[in-house]
Amino acid sequence: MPIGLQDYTVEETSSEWILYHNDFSLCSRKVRICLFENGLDYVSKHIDLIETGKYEVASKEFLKINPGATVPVLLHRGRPIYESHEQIKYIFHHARDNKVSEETDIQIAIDYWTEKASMVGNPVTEHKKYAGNTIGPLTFPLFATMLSYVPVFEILKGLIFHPIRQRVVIFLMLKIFGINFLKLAPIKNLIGSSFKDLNSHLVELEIKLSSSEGQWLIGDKFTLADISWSVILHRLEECGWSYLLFKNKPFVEAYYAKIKKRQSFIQGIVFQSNPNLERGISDLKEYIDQNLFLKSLHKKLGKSI
Ligand SMILES: N[C@@H](CCC(=O)N[C@@H](CS)C(=O)NCC(=O)O)C(=O)O
Repeated sequence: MPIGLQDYTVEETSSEWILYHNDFSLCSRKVRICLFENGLDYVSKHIDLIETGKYEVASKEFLKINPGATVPVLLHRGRPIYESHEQIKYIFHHARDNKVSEETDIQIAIDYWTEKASMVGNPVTEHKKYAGNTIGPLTFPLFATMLSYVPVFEILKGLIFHPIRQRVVIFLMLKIFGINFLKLAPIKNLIGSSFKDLNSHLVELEIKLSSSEGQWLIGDKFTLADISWSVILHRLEECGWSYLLFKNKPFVEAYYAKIKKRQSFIQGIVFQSNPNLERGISDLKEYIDQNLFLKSLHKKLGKSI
């Protein structure tokens, strides 16, 4: 799939910005926060993922917008921009009259931390480079609880229409076996290694924050780096990992507490909840308290870092 702004339109429209997105999708949240931060109005088109009820990403209509069957897709005057890290950069440059950022130390640091938090390529690989790629496996328990509210035939439709069949098979397994699917050695190991790799990224984040001279990651401005990290920290909280991963990281904890008070976070995440997500989070909390396997997994991973 190509990335960034394309030179063709996928929709006849008079709207400057259209965002195809999903309430629960981490990458969509990142782009919503960025649009709010920059005060840009957009036409919102909500597209369901299987976790929120059905495979709308694999529908004939949406495949015309993105043949890759993923959200978010941002349209600028009808032209698609693919990949959320490209979309936020595009919004940022557009809001500053397309001025190219200078190669200052500050810009280099912003790019480094933004890239680190991005989700790039296959989300179950390259965890040492991209903290964003660890998030898929760490969300497996929440996928399982959300999918318990989705009829199995909706997932089966994905086997016919979805271009990334491997993802559909994983969701089907999560639907059929629920939390028990996580007991399979390759899945349990993938969650374990994602947890440890993400912890290393967070240790680096803690060190960076402890030496930051301003109130955000790179100084006093809330940058693309902060936007990219807010959605990761938030996902860890909703999946019940934050009490383990934020422990002994007072700067990360304080940073996330500050992010949660920011208007763009409230508009882009808190006001954009979803019934399946709320039920999934509440069920997962109970599982973490009561399910023997999840309890022991948390205990083991907590000790491993
Ligand atoms: N690297 C892409 C990742 C896009 C992506 O995987 N999006 C997920 C939601 S966060 C999705 O649309 N999944 C649809 C599916 O798996 O069926 C980006 O940053 O935009």
